[in-house]
Amino acid sequence: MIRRAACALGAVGTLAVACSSEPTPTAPAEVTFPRAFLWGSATAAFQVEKGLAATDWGIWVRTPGKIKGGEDPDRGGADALANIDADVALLTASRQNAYRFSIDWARIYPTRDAFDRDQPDPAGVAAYDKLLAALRAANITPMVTLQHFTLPDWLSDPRKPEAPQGWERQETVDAFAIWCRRASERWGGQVDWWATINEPMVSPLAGYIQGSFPPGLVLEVGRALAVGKNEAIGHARCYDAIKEGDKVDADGDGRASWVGIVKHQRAVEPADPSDPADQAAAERVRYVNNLWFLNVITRGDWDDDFDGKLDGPLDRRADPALAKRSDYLGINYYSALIAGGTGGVRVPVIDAVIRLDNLPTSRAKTDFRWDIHPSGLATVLDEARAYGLPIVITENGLADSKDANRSRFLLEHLFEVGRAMERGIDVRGYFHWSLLDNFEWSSGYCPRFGFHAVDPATGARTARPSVRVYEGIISKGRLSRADVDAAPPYAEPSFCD
Ligand code: IFM
Repeated sequence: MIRRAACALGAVGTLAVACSSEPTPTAPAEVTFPRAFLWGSATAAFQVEKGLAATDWGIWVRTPGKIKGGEDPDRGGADALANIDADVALLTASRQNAYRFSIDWARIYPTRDAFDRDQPDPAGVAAYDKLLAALRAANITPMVTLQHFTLPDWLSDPRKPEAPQGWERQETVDAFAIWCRRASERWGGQVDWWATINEPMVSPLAGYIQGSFPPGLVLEVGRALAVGKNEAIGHARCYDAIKEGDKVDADGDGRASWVGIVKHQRAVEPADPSDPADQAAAERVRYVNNLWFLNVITRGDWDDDFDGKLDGPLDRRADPALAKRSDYLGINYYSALIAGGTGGVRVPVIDAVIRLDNLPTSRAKTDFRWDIHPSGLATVLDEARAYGLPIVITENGLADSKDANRSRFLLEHLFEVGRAMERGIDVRGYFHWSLLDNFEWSSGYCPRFGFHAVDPATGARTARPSVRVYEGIISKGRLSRADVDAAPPYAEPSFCD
């Protein structure tokens, strides 16, 4: 307990290499996982495939100055659709029984005309058919994301940022429901686990407040919140469409589909825990980042002005068109964030200064400058428990080019998952981000998140030692505190900027 407190908040700029595990007095000696647990890794189309120029991100990566080093997935990278058998073999070799990936909407419908006529691209369909067949042949359960950040360029064009783009447009909401219906009709025979939208609330934050994602706007909070709202409505419409489209129980578990959202949750901390203004700022950020969206799609509670109260003229409770639209909650957990009232750019409406990286704590850092904070996973799982739904950890991982810290990170986070299950939280699976080194959006290829190193020039894969640690946990189906403690302490990261 004392060690955990010491790790929480250090002086600005400190980087404690030794601040590793965060023991609590009640930690059990061992945690176990059920036989049916989904053990997998995750990727996303744009990050590991080529040939997605007809997307907003395809335009963005060709816009000078937007991507670190001017990198572009069409030059180098994993080229996953050309390496399906090899990548399925990597999953099998590490005993993983599940794989989360995205089917890219623009690969299937590269033009508005093709979408309107429902003329899917034959090569695109064949590629994903091949991947799904290979997974099924290897007894690997697919989880398919239907929108992982990229949108077709006929819905989102970052060259015209002054006009509404992507999820700002009603047209996107309507077309997304059609895409969900068609995808679930086409692939429902192979897929039971569907994720509608990856990390709603992240793309508006990055695209309209920070400016690092298309359309590259800064502090356009009104437009960002409009995106979040349409993502919530789009999710609900997609849920209904999949329930219509997928009638096949591919896994034989008695239901044709598990449809859920994939949310990026952070353990939110006040800059100064003793300052009431910082505490209030942290609560506002936690509400907007972690809770607002889940309240809409589970309870149907629509807080139009994001003020945390349901008393505004446009607010409503238990909207039947939005409530009960998630069969499971997908939780992406990586780190903490710090919110305060002062000390940086204050985001209007949310009325807080938000820090996501380079946090002024003594915790170990990743190559991406995110804090390593395993007990924060317990915090977000306890928070998500309130929604009463099964949970899948749909992403968790770190940038670690030397693979010096991935094993300890994995062990500590999986131990927290096991402990959460012992507390009665219904966690059905864990997907590590990522199977492969991939294109990390505006940061290009520098952050290395993969269990397998990928040579950016040749695409050659090399297993990192940490994947053998994962394999060992999967094989045993249990994890002891002693295993966690035996891992080497966190080493100095290799920052890539
Ligand atoms: O690479 C991303 C992924 O696309 C979404 N979740 C976070 C990952 C790491 O930043």
